[in-house]
Amino acid sequence: MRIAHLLLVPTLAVAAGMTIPAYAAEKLTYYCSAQEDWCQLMADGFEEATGIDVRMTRKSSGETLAQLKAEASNPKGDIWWGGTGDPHLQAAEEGLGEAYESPMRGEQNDWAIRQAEAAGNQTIGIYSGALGYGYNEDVLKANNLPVPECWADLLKPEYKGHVQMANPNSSGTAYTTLATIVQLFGEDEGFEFMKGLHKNINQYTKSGSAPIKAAARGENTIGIVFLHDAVAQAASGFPIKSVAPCEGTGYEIGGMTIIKGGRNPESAQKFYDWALSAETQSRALEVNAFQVMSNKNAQSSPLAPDLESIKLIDYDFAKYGSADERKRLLKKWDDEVSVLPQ
Ligand code: S7P
Repeated sequence: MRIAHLLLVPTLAVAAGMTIPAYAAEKLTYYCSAQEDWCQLMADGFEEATGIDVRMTRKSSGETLAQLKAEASNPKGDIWWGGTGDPHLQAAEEGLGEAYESPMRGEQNDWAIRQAEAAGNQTIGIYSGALGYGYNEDVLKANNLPVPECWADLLKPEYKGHVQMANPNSSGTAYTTLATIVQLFGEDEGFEFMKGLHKNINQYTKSGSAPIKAAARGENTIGIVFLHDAVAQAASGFPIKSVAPCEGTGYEIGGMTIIKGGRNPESAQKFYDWALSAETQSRALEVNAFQVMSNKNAQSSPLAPDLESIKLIDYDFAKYGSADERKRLLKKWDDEVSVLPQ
């Protein structure tokens, strides 16, 4: 329909002897690192709201950062929406983002603005959520396993082959896990923890939420994920319970970045402003996205994990979102953990 429309309008106008400006349909190339259904809802919603033609690619946070770096000399994307904040901060540090101050800024929570200020306004917080894990109640019972309550429980030999997490290189969720464990236990003890956990891991997935989706289907028992991703599976009717680990846990501030040198900067700014509105953010509930949204007036669900009641660490976004620290930790995990036999 749209292509036919594009061809028809100039043809008819020329035939009628009219002078028309060059037809430049507005476009947006949109990289998304949240859940697929939320990404799609945002793409469709923006197209409907503005008539701008959206081309979307969904990839995990670490993968999208790698794509931005690979395309830096010839950027193909206009905006990166969603995914954990650490790689967005790294993108800012590496100069891959375009600084922008939205008129919607005044409606955002302080934690969202702090993320922007730390990155010279190359990124901004769009939602927040705590890390933890979820388990399939039926599978746990069928295997006569006790209910885990702490991070330390996940190292117990009885959970061997029952725990799944994503690979921290591709997944923002899994990088948040690694950075959380290091902050909770200190680097040496934290890496010993990751080595112990490795013995119980049945698979490192590419995407951060895959472990809890597998648990929901009964193909896995425990998935280390953001709690809102576990709650989303429970809300869809699966026997999934969430655990906020007893020692305390880390959290994310999901990010949004306008890509420097993108071909459609005006469309990117329009998307940015629209994505920060309460109306747009309230639509997250349509796809069971239970994060705390950055806009103070966005609706929340009673099902959403209550961050006030969870023992959250003071996650050091400046340090763990810095390029050097992120690269160093990932290399150490690759060299010292992922290579170990299970
Ligand atoms: O939308 C849910 C969510 O968990 O997905 C993002 C996540 O980083 C994407 O997956 P990866 O772990 O594979 O990168 C989170 O930001 C978000 O809360």
